[in-house]
Amino acid sequence: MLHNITSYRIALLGDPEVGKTSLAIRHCKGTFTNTESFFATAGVGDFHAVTHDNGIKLQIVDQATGHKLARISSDYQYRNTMAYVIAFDQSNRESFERIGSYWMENLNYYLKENTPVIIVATKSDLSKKVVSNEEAENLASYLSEKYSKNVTYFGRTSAKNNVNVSSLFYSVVNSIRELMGCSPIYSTINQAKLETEGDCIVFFNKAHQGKRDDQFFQCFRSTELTGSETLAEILKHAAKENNRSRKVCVDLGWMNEDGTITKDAPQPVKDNDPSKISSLATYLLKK
Ligand SMILES: Nc1nc2c(ncn2[C@@H]2O[C@H](COP(=O)(O)OP(=O)(O)O)[C@@H](O)[C@H]2O)c(=O)[nH]1
Ligand SMILES: [Mg+2]
Repeated sequence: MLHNITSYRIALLGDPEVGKTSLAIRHCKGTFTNTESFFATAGVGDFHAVTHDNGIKLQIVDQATGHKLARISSDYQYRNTMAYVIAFDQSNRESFERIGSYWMENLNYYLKENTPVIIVATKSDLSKKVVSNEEAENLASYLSEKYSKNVTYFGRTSAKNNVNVSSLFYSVVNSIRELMGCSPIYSTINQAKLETEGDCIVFFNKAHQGKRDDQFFQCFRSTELTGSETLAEILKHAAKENNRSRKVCVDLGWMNEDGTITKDAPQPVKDNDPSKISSLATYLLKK
């Protein structure tokens, strides 16, 4: 099994103006330009690239304006594409219908059986919504069956308001990882949204299970955790020594390599900051 894959190439497809370039730029650069569409995407196709904090590299092939799908087979940009994202604008019905009538039909020709194809709605900030989530989900199942391919619907995103953009790309990467038998990775950006101690424990245990299943991490010490620990106990354990719990907390963006809490950790993690707990025993006594 390939456990050390850290570089991913995916391609963005969809009608002109649906917001493909904006999605890629939002994820890779963290910005959004409202004024004009990116006609600069005039060549064969652009690359956008980002390396996440966890070392995962993502290359996004952005389809050029007027790009003919027939070139996917020959364009060097599209070689080794591990997943395709087909975007439609939720305020433009035609861009949705063209997924079935044009994009999928043409892409199918080059697509390997398992390669993930993820349909995504853009511009969720607009109040005009002419395609429901249910309809998009139905389209995905219909196309999966029709072509015997791995087509799913992700949901709505907004590059403008930065809604669900990083989770879209993490979800795409995780679909690829799943095929390879690799455990999922998590966006550190989303950790800030964990609001309760319970959320944090669930998230930690999920990531921990992933690491435990991943042979690559067998070199890390066993953690003595049973899965029923409180957040304070988890953090205390992670801070104590360089073990697998710490590795997970670092990957989640909760902890620095030296075992101290990072400034971007979710509030419940900060509240249980192990550096503020003199010892686990006294902490538990206080509870
Ligand atoms: N309201 C809104 N407009 C967007 C969003 N994403 C892109 N746009 C606008 O849609 C137009 C086309 O965007 P672009 O990224 O160039 O689309 P592409 O042709 O698919 O690459 C531009 O005017 C963008 O400013 C979004 O999330 N919300
Ligand atoms: Mg573009």
